[in-house]
Order: sequence, then structure tokens, then C-alpha cells
Amino acid sequence: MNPQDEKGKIWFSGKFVDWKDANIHVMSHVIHYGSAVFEGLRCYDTANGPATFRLMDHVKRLFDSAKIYRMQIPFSEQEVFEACQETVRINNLKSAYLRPIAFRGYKTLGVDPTGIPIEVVVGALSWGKYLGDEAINDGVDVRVSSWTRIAPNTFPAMAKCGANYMNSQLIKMEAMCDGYVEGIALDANGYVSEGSGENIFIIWRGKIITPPLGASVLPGITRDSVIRIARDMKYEVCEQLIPRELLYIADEVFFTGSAAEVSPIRTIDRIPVGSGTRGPVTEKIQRRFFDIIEGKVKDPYGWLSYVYNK
Ligand code: PPE
Repeated sequence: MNPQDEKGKIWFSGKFVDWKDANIHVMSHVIHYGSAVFEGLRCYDTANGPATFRLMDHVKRLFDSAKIYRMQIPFSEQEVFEACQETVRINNLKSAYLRPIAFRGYKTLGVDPTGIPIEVVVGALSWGKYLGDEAINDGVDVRVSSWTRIAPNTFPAMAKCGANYMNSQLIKMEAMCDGYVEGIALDANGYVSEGSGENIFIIWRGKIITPPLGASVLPGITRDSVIRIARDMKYEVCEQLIPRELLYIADEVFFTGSAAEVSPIRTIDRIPVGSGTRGPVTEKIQRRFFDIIEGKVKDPYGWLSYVYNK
């Protein structure tokens, strides 16, 4: 953890506590069964002060994830929204990565979660470039994972659940051990799914393609942002199954995510993607995305929520 972050305050089920006091018991349900749903989003330092990116969409996805797991969050969407904005304010942050999480807390063990209290926490971290400082401009080297993404009707991919990230850890560690930055997982049918913590897009013959929700992907909020930006830039965008080999012959490939933002991929399994550097369409979409989130151009989508209501 960053020592500066450790001086901050964390919103813990309705009140702010010091970082060191934001603790739970080791016999909490979440520790044993991974029973948490969470979000990750960024707050950007704009000309009008700090602004969270698509905060209400993240809050809604948190509540959707909880609903899938029959978890009753004891706060309203508006209260969680405000808790996130207030976490930025109370810690006097300009930019941050926010981590709202709801989990089954301490009462009894045993899989049956009946009666176990749901805790909700919002913490703020300073998080730099997710895939390395050079990633945004130069692109990253990735492999296709030998691990398959969580299969339909096992772990629901549309829920951003803590336990899903055991699968992500397998994908990420395998890639890193072999000298890659990230892995691309295929779905249970062998089609391209997503990275351990990112959605994926390819550009092929002038079309932008991303796997559909049925390919075990998280409905990424950055994914949705890029689809809307690209369509408004008059690109043809489709959600379509992607066979593995299309990764190798695509003109451009990039990842999207709150942490990864828009990160180009320059090689896959050591095969160069296109020219082996960031492609021109990726660069144009990146520029538009960063211009909006940093408040450099007018935000036509209403995606920024200014923390100080400017
Ligand atoms: N797929 C997965 C599996 C995933 O974890 C993320 C976000 C995405 C797609 C992109 O979703 P979105 O952030 O809404 O555009 N991964 C989060 C956590 C990463 C982590 O290491 O922790 C993130 O980017 O915040």
C-alpha cells in the first residue's frame, strides 16, 4: 500500500474511519467464500476540480452484482454514490482510484449466508497506469491464457464478484511468470473473452469488434464508453464472437478498463499485432477518451460527476 493512502479515511458502512481501523474479523464470511461484490473507478483531476467517471453507472453495476448474489445492500444507490464523492472530498484528493465493495461480514461460518450482515466500504487509492507507464503509448505484450474464463452458469460473469478474481489471478500470474504483462482468456467455447481485468477490442478490416456479453465478459463501463465514443466518431462497432486466430491477424487490438483505461496491445503470443506498435484507430479513440475524462473537451455524455459540484 502507498504510505500516503494509508493516512486517509475509509467509508465503512456509513461512517468514515481511519485507514488502520478499517478492519474485519478473519472469521467473516467473505474471507472464506469470496462473498464480495465490488467496483473500481477513477476520479480525474480536471480543470473544474476532481470528477468521478461514470460513478452512477458503477454504483448501479454494484447493485446488479449484489442482486445476482441475493445480497441486500443496506444503503441506497444515492447513498453509495455520495459515499464515493465524500471519500474524495474528505481525503482532499485531486485524483484517485475508488474501490467500493459490499461483502458478507461476521456472524457465523457455513456457506448459507442467511442473516449475515452486509458491509459496504469505499476506499481510495492512488493508482498509476495499470499495465505499466509505457503501456498507454507503446502497447503491451500479452499471451492467450491456458486458463479458460469463468464458464456460463458457473460464476456469473456479469457480476463483479470477488471470487471471479481467483480465475483472474490464474490468468495474470501465468502471463507474468512467462514474461508477459497480461493474459487474454478464451471463453468455454474457445472464443476470445477478456483479460484478467480488462475487456478487449480488435480492429479488423475497418470494423471495431468486441466480444458480446455471452462470451463471459464483464459488462465493462469503459467498454461501453469506447463503443459510444467510436460510434460517434463514425466507426462501425459490433459485438461479435471472436475466434482466437483473429487476434493474430487483426490490424489493432486494445484493452479497456477503469484501471487499464485504453491500453494498446502490441504483440500476442509474440506475434506482432499489425505493425507491432499502437495503431492509428486506437490512438484516435484513446485521445478522445482522455480528452473527455480529463475535461479537456466538453463531456457530451454527462460521464463526469464533479466532486465539488462545479
Ligand atoms: N473485465 C474484468 C474481468 C475486469 O476486472 C474489469 C475491470 C473490466 C473487464 C473492465 O471493466 P470497467 O472497469 O467497468 O471498464 N477491472 C477492475 C479491477 C482491476 C484490478 O486489478 O483490481 C478495474 O479496472 O478497476
